[in-house]
Amino acid sequence: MFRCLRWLVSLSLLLPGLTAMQQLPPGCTSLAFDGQDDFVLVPHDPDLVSSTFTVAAWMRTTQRSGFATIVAVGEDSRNDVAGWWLYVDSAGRFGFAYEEAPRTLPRWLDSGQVVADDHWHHVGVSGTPGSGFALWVDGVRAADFPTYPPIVSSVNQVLSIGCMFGFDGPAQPQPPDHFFTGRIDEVTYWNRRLSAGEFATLALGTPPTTSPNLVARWALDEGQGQVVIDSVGGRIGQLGAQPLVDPADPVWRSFPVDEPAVQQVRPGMPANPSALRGDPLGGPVIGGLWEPSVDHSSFARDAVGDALVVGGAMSNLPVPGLGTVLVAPASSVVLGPVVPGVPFSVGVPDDCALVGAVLFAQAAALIPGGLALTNGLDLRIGTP
Ligand SMILES: [Ca+2]
Ligand SMILES: [Ca+2]
Ligand SMILES: [Ca+2]
Repeated sequence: MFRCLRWLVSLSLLLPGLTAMQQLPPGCTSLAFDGQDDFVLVPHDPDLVSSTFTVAAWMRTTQRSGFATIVAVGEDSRNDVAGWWLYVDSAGRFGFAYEEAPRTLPRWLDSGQVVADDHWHHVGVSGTPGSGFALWVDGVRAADFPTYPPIVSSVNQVLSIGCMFGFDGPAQPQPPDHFFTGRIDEVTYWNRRLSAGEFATLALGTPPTTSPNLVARWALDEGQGQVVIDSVGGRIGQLGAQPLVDPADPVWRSFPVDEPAVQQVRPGMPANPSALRGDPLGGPVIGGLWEPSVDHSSFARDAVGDALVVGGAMSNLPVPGLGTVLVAPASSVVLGPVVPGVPFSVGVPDDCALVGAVLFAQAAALIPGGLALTNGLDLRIGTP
């Protein structure tokens, strides 16, 4: 119990240094859209049509047909002007469209970046009058359109996720169209431009909870039910066409299905004895116990104790007389010691932010007069 408590504290200290095999949105759940009729609808709010703005979202799709809407404020039912539209085009590239005046053709801004590869991507657009637009993919500035005029702020269309309302002008009623196939998460809106550093941080999966000028954020972490709530402004979005369950509801999905736990042996160069044995029940999972042990049958038979080192960065540093250090000391915490041969009992916090994170572990046997190092284990935290 004491060791578990100690681990909980230590792991939270490690969090800033964690790396992920594939970047994921923060939080536990996202919404899956069927590409047929699914959408989320948020009532119109003029604060979501600012001429100086950033809008961003996480998305994952394989769709390469039509113009798959990630999030949009479509064409106005009153003055025939479209707001803004983030989409994936028929070549699988991320793009942005808008109109700057009534009865003009939309302006199509192509990021040039293919995102329809069944991996999560963070996409965003910033705009400012006089400075045009910048498109961002995975924290990198993908395209600039500095001479383009700004969007029109007087648009009164709803905000929609997973489809477009008002693609064809002001006639009413207008059915939703340009549906998205795949998953969407973390739809977020600011009334300022974000810096390169801010986009890079967001693309690492960092939640933007304290970001200045954040106007709206749908984290889509409700995980169930018919509404999604903007944690900044309280704007409530509805799943599908009806307040109750209906065919246009997207489906709640959790990340665990994509993120199995992994424990992978790394012997180092030169190789240490392969003595740190992973948990026979599997790799570390959120909310669970991970119980590796040191096998002394051919290694440090006279050990008087074992210690486990866990870190957020790997190492491969030969140390004469000791072995190869496989976890970067600066990123590490030491857990234990335990009686030789007794499994370490490591409690993993029930925190979805940990899913997909990669840790590095190595054990040391405490022998009379010193230490003996084991192999490393590279760990990806998954879910039960
Ligand atoms: Ca989410
Ligand atoms: Ca519904
Ligand atoms: Ca449907």
